[in-house]
Amino acid sequence: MDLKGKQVLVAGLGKSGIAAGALLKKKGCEVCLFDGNETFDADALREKYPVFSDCPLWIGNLPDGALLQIELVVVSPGIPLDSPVVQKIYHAGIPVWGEAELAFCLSKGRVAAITGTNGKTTTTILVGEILKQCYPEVFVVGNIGIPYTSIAEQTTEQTVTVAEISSFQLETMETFHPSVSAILNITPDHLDRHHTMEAYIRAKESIVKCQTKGDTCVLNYEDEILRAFAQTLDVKVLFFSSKRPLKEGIYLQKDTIWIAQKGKEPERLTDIHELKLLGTHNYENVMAASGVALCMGAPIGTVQSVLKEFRGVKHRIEFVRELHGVLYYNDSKATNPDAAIRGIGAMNRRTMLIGGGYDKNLEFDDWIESFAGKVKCLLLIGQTKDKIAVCARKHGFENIVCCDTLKEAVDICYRLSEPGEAVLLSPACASWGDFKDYTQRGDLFRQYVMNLQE
Ligand code: UMA
Repeated sequence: MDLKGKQVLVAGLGKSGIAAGALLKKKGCEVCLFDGNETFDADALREKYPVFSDCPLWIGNLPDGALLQIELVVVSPGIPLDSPVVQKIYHAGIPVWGEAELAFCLSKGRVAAITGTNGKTTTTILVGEILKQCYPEVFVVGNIGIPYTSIAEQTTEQTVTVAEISSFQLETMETFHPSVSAILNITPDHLDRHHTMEAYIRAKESIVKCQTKGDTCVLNYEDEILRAFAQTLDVKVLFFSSKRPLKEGIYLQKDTIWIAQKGKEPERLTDIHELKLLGTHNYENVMAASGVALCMGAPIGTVQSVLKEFRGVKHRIEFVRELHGVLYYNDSKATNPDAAIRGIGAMNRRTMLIGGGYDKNLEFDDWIESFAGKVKCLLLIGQTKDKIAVCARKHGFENIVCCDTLKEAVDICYRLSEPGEAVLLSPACASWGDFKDYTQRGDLFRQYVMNLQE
């Protein structure tokens, strides 16, 4: 696609906006920049990225005349499409592309794309690890933290791209066409952004929008929404299940993961005791990743050997340290109740649980119910602390401490925990507001824990 000479506005100057802007400059576009955060430091941006030194830059509001010459707007995933600025752009009749859509349009080679409420990052990284053993050049990008646009220029017909794609990114996809897609699960999340569960489901399901008959979509058989969705599809479907044997697909039976192909005896993929990952949700990620990798052409032997070595992902039930007989775990990636249920579910001892954060309009009842006598004390931080405290009391859970900071919560855990117990940061909420993102929250937790006195 030739964008040379086009006037393009990049909205949102986080990681994706910067990468998109740089790519557009390389493609010969006239780039203008915008960020809605009034405190955004324009001078620091120009100093850090000289490539933008000649670009018009608006901060806070988009002035009325700003859009007059603009032919295309590339929005960052974090900007809601119903925000006044995006509405103004739509109103002006200017096409709006997401950063990931721009990347896809300017990239080459085959793509595998993974979405779902939980497990995306682990699955994406695992697919990447497997495919790196099979193909000379594999890029692992997207919501995982590496903007898709940052590698677009390096792709060729021979490279393979594995992309973690969020519902935010899917909302602005038009032509995105992965050879293999996967939807791992759909449970309530981001309702502040999508407003209804139906809209959130539609966004997730649109990952298959441009797939055709020869392509495959990997789906969780145990997710009722996805099982029904499969009936509506023209593409090949590969199911995985953690609960029952499938005639065709990948499934967990007792301690073994099997692959069943039409007309063949089921083949053993792995025993779960050979894996370094823990918990049913991780076995689901393993099945989904194996399915995606096999459909992308990986030999089964390669899948098996990578599975044995794979150690999981930072910030996802990550063991931090043992101190005075107490095990500390960082599950900062649990940014919604469903993920946090998996976090507490993986603990096999009494746990001091740190939760709370940014309010995404979610309900916490199921999370509190999942404590099942395991949580000794719930330490709450962030915007949602009162809402969660009310919900916990409603369910008869009284041992709650509201804290002003994550550090205070860690210090209280240190004082109140006893040998044989665990301390788990698994917030059930996004980090925004108090932290830049969940990685910063997890890194700070790790730092506070590592600084605790021996
Ligand atoms: N901004 C505005 N107006 C708004 C909102 C934001 O101008 O209404 C500006 C902010 O001031 C800021 C910039 O936009 O300067 C931030 O852009 P962004 O929120 O899109 O963040 P990026 O740094 O570009 O990171 C994005 C993803 N962020 C979101 O989707 C919120 C990152 O996912 C992703 O890793 C990165 O692109 C690279 O692809 C993070 C995330 O939280 C991890 N994702 C959600 C999740 O996983 O639940 C979907």
